[in-house]
Amino acid sequence: MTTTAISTYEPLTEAAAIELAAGLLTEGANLECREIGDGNLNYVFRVSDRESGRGIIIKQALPYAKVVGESWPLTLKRAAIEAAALRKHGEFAAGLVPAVYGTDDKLAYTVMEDLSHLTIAREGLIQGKSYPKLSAHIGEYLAQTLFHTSDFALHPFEKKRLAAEFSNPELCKITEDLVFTDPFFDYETNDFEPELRQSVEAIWNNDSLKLEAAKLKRSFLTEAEALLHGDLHTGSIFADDNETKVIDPEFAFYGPIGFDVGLFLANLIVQGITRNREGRETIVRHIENTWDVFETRFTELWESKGIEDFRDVPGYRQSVLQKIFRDALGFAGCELIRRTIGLAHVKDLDGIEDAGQRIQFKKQALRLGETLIIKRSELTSIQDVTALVEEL
Ligand code: SR1
Ligand code: MG
Repeated sequence: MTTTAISTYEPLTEAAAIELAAGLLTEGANLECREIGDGNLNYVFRVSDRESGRGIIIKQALPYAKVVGESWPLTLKRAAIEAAALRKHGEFAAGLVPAVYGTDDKLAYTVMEDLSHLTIAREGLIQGKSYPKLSAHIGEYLAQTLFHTSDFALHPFEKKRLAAEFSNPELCKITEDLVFTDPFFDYETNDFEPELRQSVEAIWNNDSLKLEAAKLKRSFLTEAEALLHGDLHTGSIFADDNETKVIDPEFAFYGPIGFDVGLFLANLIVQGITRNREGRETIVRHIENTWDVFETRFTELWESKGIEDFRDVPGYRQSVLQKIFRDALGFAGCELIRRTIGLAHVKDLDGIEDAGQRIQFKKQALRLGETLIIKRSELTSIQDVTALVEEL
């Protein structure tokens, strides 16, 4: 569906978004529109009927990173990648991603299901919500999307066709820089409070840590295992007590399976750091359940739908899952470090008003990040990981 007469790219206004939506919502509807985007990169318009409240979302990519400004140009192609990833992942995890109603490559927008009855999981978690189904849903989403787009389920021609379709070099470069490189060096993009300087310099001077970060970066650069979401933090998830929807896969590409798993775990760990003992228990259960559900469902899919000739060779599935687990811990460590001292922070930590408390939590995040990276081969169960969170 292409819904506009506008012929070259321009940022949409609220009035233009209403015009686009008019054909999609009930004819003659009394529409209103608000720009509700609070992410780093895009405009998000919600257009709704004042009477019925029914709405749709029009998400438009901007030709630059909103978080930095026009000095950081960014490809508009990411809108098409995001819509295609939502559709592809929706084939395997229907109900866990928003429905896509239409796209326009020229104006770089996607029209999709309105999820405003849900809240962004990061916001809810910061308020202390527990989202009882979050980890079961995300474990399921991870297993379904990652298994079904991997060589374990696809003919090699189809897998390589998809890997080419989802080539996403510009967005991958952001992750390569902001997650895997800049925080480990004294680079300009980094952003941290002076009280953290000693801890940060210890990272910059820690060659064993940097060696492991280099290996993880190389894995991200070279291992085309499955179609990843590519930015699966808790700000990319809408949820309430019963429903979970994963949004925003504009960073989607073929990469190492552990990356999606690790990013989600890291963002739960940040919550674990900031909560009191009782609240932390909820998060610890979510961390354990995410991995347990992922592992169980991945195993079931492997046994029922796996096409790999070596599928039934004793120990092969276990070794694949062990690699995913180890990678996930390493990637989680990088995410913890970059969310604390890199360019793009998280509100869970930055929103803590008491400066002493905030710095203490940030130091814990850095230490945990380092431990996950360095000890990822020694931590052999998810309980080994949650023990680190419980010890804080
Ligand atoms: C310039 S983009 C900064 C961050 O926002 C996105 O959500 C990704 O996490 C990226 O690293
Ligand atoms: Mg995003």
